[in-house]
Amino acid sequence: MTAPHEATADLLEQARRVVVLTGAGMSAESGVPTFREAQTGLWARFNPEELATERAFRENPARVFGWYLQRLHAVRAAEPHAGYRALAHLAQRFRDGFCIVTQNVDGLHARAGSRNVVELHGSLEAFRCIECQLPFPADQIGGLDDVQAERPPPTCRECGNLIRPGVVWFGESLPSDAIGRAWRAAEEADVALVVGTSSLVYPAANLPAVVRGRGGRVIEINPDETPLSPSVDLYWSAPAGEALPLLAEALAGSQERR
Ligand code: BJW
Ligand code: ZN
Repeated sequence: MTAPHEATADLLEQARRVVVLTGAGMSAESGVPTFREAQTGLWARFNPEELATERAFRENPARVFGWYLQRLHAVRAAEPHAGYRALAHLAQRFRDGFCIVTQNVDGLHARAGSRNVVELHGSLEAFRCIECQLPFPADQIGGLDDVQAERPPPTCRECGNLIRPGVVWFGESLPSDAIGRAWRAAEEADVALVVGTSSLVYPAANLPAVVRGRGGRVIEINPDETPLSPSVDLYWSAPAGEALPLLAEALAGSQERR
C-alpha cells in the first residue's frame, strides 16, 4: 500500500492548480486552541459558539470583547509551526496556481511567508465600528497584555457606537471579495487540500464540493474523521504539523528523481 504522503504527493504532482482550505486544527500545534475543543482557563465556562455571535456581543460586550482580546494576545505570542512553512514552500512549485483559503483569524499563514491567502472569516487584528463600520486599529486598544475575562470595548470616534472584532460571526455574510477569490480558486483547482477543519461551518464547508464538481480531487488531512471524510479521494489521518512537512519532502524528492 502506498504511504499517505506518497499518495498525496502523487495527486499534487499531477495538479496544475491547488486550493488549500484550512481550519483551526492547522494552528493547534502552534498552541492556538481549536474552536470546538474544550476551552481552558478564563473561558472554561463558556461555549465559544455562543460567544461568536452579534447577539452575544450586544448582550455582553465586555465578555465577548475580553474573549477576543485574550485570543489576539495569545495569537500574537504564537509561532507558525513547520506545517505552515511547508505550505509556504509547496506554493513555490505552483506559482500563481496555489491559493490558501483559511477560516482562521490568526494570521499565521501570512506570518509563515504564504502569499495568496484568503481570510474567509476576517482577522483578529481588524476591529471596526458596529454601526458605521469605521476601521479601528488593534494597536489603539490599550492594555492588550493585561488579559482579563471582561473588557469593555472602546467606542467609535465618529458615531459613538461600540467597536467590535473584525471577524465573521454566525448569521453574517462573509466578505464578498474573500468569497469571490476563494470560489474562483476552487473552480480552477485540480486538487483541494483540506487541513484541520471540522467541515461543519458553511459556506466554507462547501468549497471541496466546488472542486469535486469540476472533476478535481479532494485530499483531507485531519487526525479525526469529519463529515467530509467519506467523500474524499484521500483521507490522511495525521496532525498538520507532521503531515505537511512530510508532503513537502515527498514532493521535493519526486521532483529530484525526474
Ligand atoms: C487537527 C489538529 C491538528 C485538531 N492537525 N487537524 C448551510 C447549512 C447549514 C447551516 C448553514 C448553511 N449555510 C450557512 C449556515 C449557517 C452558519 C453555519 O454554517 N452553521 C453551521 C454550524 C450549521 N454559517 C454562517 O452563519 C456563516 N454565514 C453565512 O452563511 O452567511 C449567509 C447567511 C446569513 C444569514 C443566514 C443564513 C446564511 C458565517 C459563519 C461564520 C463562522 N464564524 C466562526 C467564528 C469566527 C470568529 C472567531 O474566530 O471567533 O468561524 S465559527 C468558527 O467555526 C470559526 C471557524 O473558522 C469555523 C470553523 O471551525 P474549524 O476551523 O473547522 O474548527 P473546529 O474547531 O470546528 O475543528 C477543528 C478541526 O481540527 C477538527 O476536525 C480536529 O479534528 C482538527 N484538528 N488538531 C490537523 N494538529
Ligand atoms: Zn461608528
